[in-house]
Amino acid sequence: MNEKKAVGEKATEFVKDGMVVGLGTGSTMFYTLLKLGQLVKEGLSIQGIPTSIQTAELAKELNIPLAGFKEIEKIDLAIDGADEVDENLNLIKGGGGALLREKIIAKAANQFIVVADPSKMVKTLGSFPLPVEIVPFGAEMTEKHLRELGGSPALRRVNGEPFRTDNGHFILDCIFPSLAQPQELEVSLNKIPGVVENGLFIGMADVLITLNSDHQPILYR
Ligand code: DER
Repeated sequence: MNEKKAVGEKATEFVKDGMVVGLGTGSTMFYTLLKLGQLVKEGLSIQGIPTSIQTAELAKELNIPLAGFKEIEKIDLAIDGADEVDENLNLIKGGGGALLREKIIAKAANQFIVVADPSKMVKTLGSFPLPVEIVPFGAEMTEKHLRELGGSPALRRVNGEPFRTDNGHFILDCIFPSLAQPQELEVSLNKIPGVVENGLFIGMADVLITLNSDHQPILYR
């Protein structure tokens, strides 16, 4: 049973002809995009707004039409994955490094649908290190402020070099002792000069698609 495929494909049932769809990033969204590509081939007419260069490239390969913000009036639906989901549908996102564009699109969408296999479900957020996107300038000072907030930041690296987001920023993966009050932390984080955005998506998800104990897709709202 491919759990990511099951939840990723289920989300396409929300996609209707003529919609503008925010296209998320990650390995679950990979299956959503494959399915959307097949539906487009069968005649579905949509415009996609990609949340990353990686998603844009895959969408182009699948002939999913893409649009820019200047060409659309609204985003009907955003579909995206998550790294952690709590019982209130609050999320930690950013494992794939696309959190800034993902959050902009999720916030702009009329409906935000999250696709996450059962391994992402948690009682309280925080087992997954919280990605915090920062500008490279003064990164050492930003790290210091994050420590003062109780975090233990680690600069994300790829092959020994600092990871760069599509917007050229760094990501600090931060372990916090407790994320019992994520909404307060989200506000505190974004007050730090140098922080661009963080991976706490609080009160943003409208629908969660995951699997029940029989491995059948189940929706939570
Ligand atoms: O970066 C993100 O938030 C992505 O959506 C990603 O982390 C989701 O995880 P997945 O690759 O397991 O679907």
